[in-house]
Amino acid sequence: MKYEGHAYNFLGLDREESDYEKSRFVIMPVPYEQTTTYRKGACNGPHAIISASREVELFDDELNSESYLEGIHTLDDLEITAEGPEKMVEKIHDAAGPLIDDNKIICMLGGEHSISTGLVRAYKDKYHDLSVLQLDAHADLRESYQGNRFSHACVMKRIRDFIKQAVGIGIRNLSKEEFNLVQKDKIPIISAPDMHESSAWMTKALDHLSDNIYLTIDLDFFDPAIMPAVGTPEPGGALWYPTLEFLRKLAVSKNIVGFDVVELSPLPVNNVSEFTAAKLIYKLIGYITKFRR
Ligand SMILES: [Mn+2]
Repeated sequence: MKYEGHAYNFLGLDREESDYEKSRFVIMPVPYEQTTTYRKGACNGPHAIISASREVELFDDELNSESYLEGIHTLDDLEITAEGPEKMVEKIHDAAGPLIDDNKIICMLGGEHSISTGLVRAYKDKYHDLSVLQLDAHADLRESYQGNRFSHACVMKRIRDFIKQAVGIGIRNLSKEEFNLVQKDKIPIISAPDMHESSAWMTKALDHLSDNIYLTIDLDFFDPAIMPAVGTPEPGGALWYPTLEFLRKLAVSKNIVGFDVVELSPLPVNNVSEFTAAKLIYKLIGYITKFRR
C-alpha cells in the first residue's frame, strides 16, 4: 500500500513493503556528478526518479501482479565527496558488498554513468561468470577522456578491464578510436540502426551473455522524443514497447543479478523522463520477480 501522503521512497511504499530485511530489491541512489560534459544535472537524477515513482501505479496489468509485495527498500543517498573517481568506484563497491551478501537485487540510480564500475565490481566478487549488458547511445569505450580514465565516457572500457563478456545495445555515437577498438577486439555491439532493421538483434544480444548478468541502462539509450531529460541526447534511439519486449526476454532467459539506471538530468518543465525511468524500473522489478528462475 502507499502511504497517505506518499513516503519518500521508491514507489512511496509503507513500512511493511519497504523494510530492508523483508525486501528483495534495494534502491541505491548515487547522486554523483563530476565528469559530465554537455548539459549538467545528473546529480538531481535519483531524487527526480524517486519522487516520480510515487505516482507509478502499483498494480502491473501486463503481468497481473503487484510486484512491490516482494519488498523494495530505498537507501539514503550515497554521498560521494571529491576524493577522486577511483575512490568513488571503491566506495560504491564497498557499500554494495553487504547488500549482495544479503542476496539483494540492487537497482542503483545515477548520477553519471561512471558509477556503474563500482557496482559491477561488487557483483563480480560473487558471480565469477558475470557479464554486462549495456543499453546506451554511446559506446563509452574510450581509454581516457579529458585526462580522466574514470570519466563517464570510459565506463565500459573500465568494466571491460575485468569483465570478459559485455554487450552494448542501441549504440549510435562512437569516436574513431572506439570504432577501431570494436573492430579490432570484435566487441559485440548492436547499433541503433541494427535494431531499427528487424528484431533479430534480441536473440543475438542474448547469445553473447553468460547466465548471470548485470544490466546498465544509460537513459540516452531511448529516443529523446520519449526521454528528453538526458545530458547527451542522440536522435534515433529505442522506443518503449520494443525495449519492454527485450527486457522481458532477458528476464526469462537470464539471471539479472543487479542493475542501474543512470544519466537522468531532469528538465524544469517536463517530467516525462523521470516518470518513464521510474516506470521502467518497476517493469524490470516485475519481470525479474515473475520470470527469474
Ligand atoms: Mn550514453
